[in-house]
Parts: sequence; structure tokens; C-alpha cells
Amino acid sequence: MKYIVKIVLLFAIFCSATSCRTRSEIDLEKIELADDNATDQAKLLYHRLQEIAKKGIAFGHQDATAYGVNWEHADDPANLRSDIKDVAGKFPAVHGFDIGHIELGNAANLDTVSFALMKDHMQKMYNRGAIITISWHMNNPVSNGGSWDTTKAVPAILKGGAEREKYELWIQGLSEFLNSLKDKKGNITPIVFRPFHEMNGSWFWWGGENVSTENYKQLWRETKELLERNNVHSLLYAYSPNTLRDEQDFDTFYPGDDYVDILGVDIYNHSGNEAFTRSVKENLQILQKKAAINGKPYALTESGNNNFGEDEHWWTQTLYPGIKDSGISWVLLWRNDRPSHYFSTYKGEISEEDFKEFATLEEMLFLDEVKEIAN
Ligand code: BMA
Repeated sequence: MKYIVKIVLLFAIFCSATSCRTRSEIDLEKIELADDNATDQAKLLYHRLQEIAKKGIAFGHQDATAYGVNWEHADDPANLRSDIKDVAGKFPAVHGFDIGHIELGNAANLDTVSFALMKDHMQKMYNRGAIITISWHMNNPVSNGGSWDTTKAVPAILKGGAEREKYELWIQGLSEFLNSLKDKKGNITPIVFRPFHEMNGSWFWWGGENVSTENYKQLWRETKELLERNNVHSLLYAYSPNTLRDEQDFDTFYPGDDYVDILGVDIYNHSGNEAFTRSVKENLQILQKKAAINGKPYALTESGNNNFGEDEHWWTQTLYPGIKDSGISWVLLWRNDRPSHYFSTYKGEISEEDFKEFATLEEMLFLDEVKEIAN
């Protein structure tokens, strides 16, 4: 007889002086992911994301603990800092990291975050109940330029292509990194993996006019196959185009339900706040409709205020009206690098007070709230 893995979750509910408990069971066998051999931890993460969406929206920040505006992580393992925590007194629930330049075998990513530090923070935050997500600003494998170097490259790394061997080595390096991430019980840390993002725009070598839609889909599928061949089974695969014009814009590059676990979209306020709120609402409705077909979680996988230092009430008057009641599992704000390039808030920043108010909204969930959800 097949061994059925069951994980028992205990939710403690304190009724009176004596505590009472309810039990709820999830049958992990019933959770079907893109990776047929996904780990139990990856399945649990998927389940958590579904449960989180029933309770609210997890707040996420890119490179939250690695650095912020005017500071860099001082390597004090006991004391992780975050601009969000400095302002609101709580850590983000979702922590995003970018592994761009891991393919070069470098010690640090394209934004000078060392991979050793990244690994440490990913593990620490996961152990504290956070969700970890990875994006990949991968170099152009043909020209060796950055992600924004649009020299034609995708056909060269597909099966039979001139740079295939190199690409396989890149994936091998990534696989070693992913399989080295361990949680406190020694299991491999599950990750929301969001490769080849914003593919409906033409600014990256893997997107828009720089690739055929068939080649893009093939790249996605072959990448997943290579990761699995390298024994990576800890991933949830997230597909995230840039702001959608319409529903069809979502479908154009979509590799298929069997290859994707989470639906996402990246939206910034390049066209002003009103247009932003409207497109967030409309785009999330598109995701909601697509996700409803098989119950996949969906998220605003990147967002942020481009009007650095201008919008005092951006959080409660621009972002929140867009995401409110949208059913997303999380929203991730892009990185806080410097006063002319930050997408969230920090101490002394113009929207600081508004962020505090936003952070107290019942729907917005931070680390301590999310760690209680199906964890
Ligand atoms: C971009 C910018 C870049 C950065 C890249 C990867 O959107 O923030 O400065 O290098 O993301 O993090």
C-alpha cells in the first residue's frame, strides 16, 4: 500500500483558563505541483499561500534584511535589520532575493549582496515563518552582458543550441545553491521561484521582441526539467508578466498550467497613481479569474512607488485601494537601495507615517501574523 504522508497541523485556541485545541489535517498527496516530485515542504508552502489569501495579504520586501536606504547589513547574526521593521516595528512576511550573477560563480549578486549572506538570511527568515521568493536577473548567455542586454540568446540555450552546455552549468550551479538551503530540521528550504519575469516587455533578453513565444515557453519547460534533473524539488514556479494590457497578454507567454504553480504580475506606478491603482485592480482580477480554474495562489509579485519622495499617502491611498479584497497571497515591494532608487519606505521618508497606518490594516499581514498560518 502506498504510504500516505499526512501532516497534522495543530492550531492552539485558548478558550478559557484551560487551553483547548482543534486539529486540522492536510493530505499532502492531494496537492499537485508543477514538479511531480515536489518535497512535502514545497507542498506545505503552497498550502500556506492558499491559506494566507483567505486571511489577508502578506507584505513582502525585496532584500529586506540585506540592506536599506543608508545602511547595509552589518553581519550581526543575532540582529537582522529591515527598513520596514524600523518604520512599522515588524518584519515583512515575504522576503525576496535576486540571484543574478550566481550563474557567473560570483560571491555576490548583481546588487553586491553576497550569496553567503543571502543564504543565511533566507534560512533564518524561513525558520521564523517567512515566505522566501527568488527572482533571477540572469546575464545574457550569448553576449555575457546583463539581463538588459537584448542580444538574441534564447535559441542558443535551448536543447541543441550553441550555448546549451554553458546554460546547463548555470543551472547546475543554481541547483547546488538551492539544495544547500536547509531549514532548522535539515530539510531543504522551499522557495517561490520566479524566473524570466516581465517577459511581455522587451527590456530583458528573454522577453518581448527578443524571443518567440514558443521559445520562451520552451525555455521555461527545459529550465524546470534541468532543475529536476539536478534534484531540485523544493520550488514553486511563479509566472509573472509585467502590467497586463488584457487577459490575452497574460496567455501569450504562459508555459501552461502543468509548469506553473503561482500566477503573478509586476506593476509599478510609471503612469501615475490613478492609473496604477486602476491597473492593479484590473490586473489582479485577471489573475483571480485565471487562478480560479485550478485554485492556484496568485500575487502582486513586484510593485513599488517610482515617485521617489513625492507621495505622502501612497500606501493607504494608492496601493491599498488597488490590492484590497483582491485575493492575492502577497504583495512584494521592490528594493530600498538609495534615496533616488527605493520602492518602499524607510525612517525619515515622506510616506513613513502613512506606512505605519497601512501596516496596521487588518488585511495586511506581517511576519508574526503569517508564521501562525498553516505553519
Ligand atoms: C532592478 C533595479 C536594479 C537592480 C535589479 C535587480 O529593477 O532595482 O538596480 O539591479 O532590479 O535587483
